[in-house]
Amino acid sequence: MKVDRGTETMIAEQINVDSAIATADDSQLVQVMLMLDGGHQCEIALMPDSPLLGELFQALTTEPEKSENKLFQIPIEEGNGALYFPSASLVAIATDPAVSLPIPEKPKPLETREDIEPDDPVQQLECQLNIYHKLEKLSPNYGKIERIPHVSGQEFLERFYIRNKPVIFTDLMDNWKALSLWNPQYFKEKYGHVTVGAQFNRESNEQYEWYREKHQKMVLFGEFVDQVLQGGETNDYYIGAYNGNFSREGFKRLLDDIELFPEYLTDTKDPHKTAFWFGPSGAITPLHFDILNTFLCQVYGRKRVRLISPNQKHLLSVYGKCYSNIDLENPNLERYPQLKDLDIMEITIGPGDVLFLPVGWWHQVRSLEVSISISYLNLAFENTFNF
Ligand SMILES: O=C(O)CCC(=O)C(=O)O
Repeated sequence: MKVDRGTETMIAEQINVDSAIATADDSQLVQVMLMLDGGHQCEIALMPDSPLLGELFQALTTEPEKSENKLFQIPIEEGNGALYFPSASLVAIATDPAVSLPIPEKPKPLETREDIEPDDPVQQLECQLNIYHKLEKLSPNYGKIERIPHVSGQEFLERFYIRNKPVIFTDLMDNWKALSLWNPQYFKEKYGHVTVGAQFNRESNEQYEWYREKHQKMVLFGEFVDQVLQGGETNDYYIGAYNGNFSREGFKRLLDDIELFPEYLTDTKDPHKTAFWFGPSGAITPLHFDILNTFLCQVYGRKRVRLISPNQKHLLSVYGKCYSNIDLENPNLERYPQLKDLDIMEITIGPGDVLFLPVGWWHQVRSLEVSISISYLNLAFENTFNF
């Protein structure tokens, strides 16, 4: 017999078999040959109903990643020595005579609500979201975002708003002067002297949107336009979320070039509820959701919008309530394996398109070209929600 001198150190539980070694009469004993990693073997005699035999078979049948690492101690040399081996190194057992193996218990069939509902309320909510998501996917139109001409306020409310369903309106901006006026050159000529808030150095920080105040600086609009026109594709600078520019004197006049949607919005232009977005091709607004319903109105250039239904929120590694660590352009499946189940909708909006972004819908937005957009937050229907 050889003794393995392996150096197993992760000992969770030691099984001392001294007392389990049979002392009964030889005719009842089972000869048990243990075969170990590396070709080592050890023979012991045990009673057929000995708990140790059960333990040994259990060590043999448990998948390595599920097994607790146990250390067996087998007396040898008539009790003067011992063979120690970790459960994971047991590769086979031979017995003489054969013994009947314990039959594993079958899992109970699911019968009662208690069986299927986990106790943890968070898990219960996740199960509920999974159900809603499975149901929404049954629709033949799942994943398609309609592009339609405008409808009455009541119809919008019933078909989209209360159903929390995104839609693109194709004609709502037809009367906007901005559609024909606004472009980088126009901004530079007419508003180049105005001071605006813009984000810079975003590439240095993965959570640039969460830490946006650190990235926000005041610059002359004309200088920013030059940077956008000369800098090519980049996500390093952007007049992005919460820039506050419509509240700044000099910039406010741009509000005259855009119009409200009387059926869907409150009837005065509110600089605090109107946002201005301008930046280079490659500017990215990372994955987040808004705590109220909004319209994203595309004035110049195209944007790609990736959307995820709120029913998949639990897959998104959320931080700061409404931000996600996931980059949908480059999903890290190793770090977030749950993303393999994620359903993403992808649309492109161009000049004149108005995307209704329902509250709670996750979105990540990339400018495909130099881009100018407006978003409206002043919807005429109930638009305050608790998060
Ligand atoms: O256009 C963008 O870059 C982002 C728009 C957005 O995220 C929003 O309106 O909530």
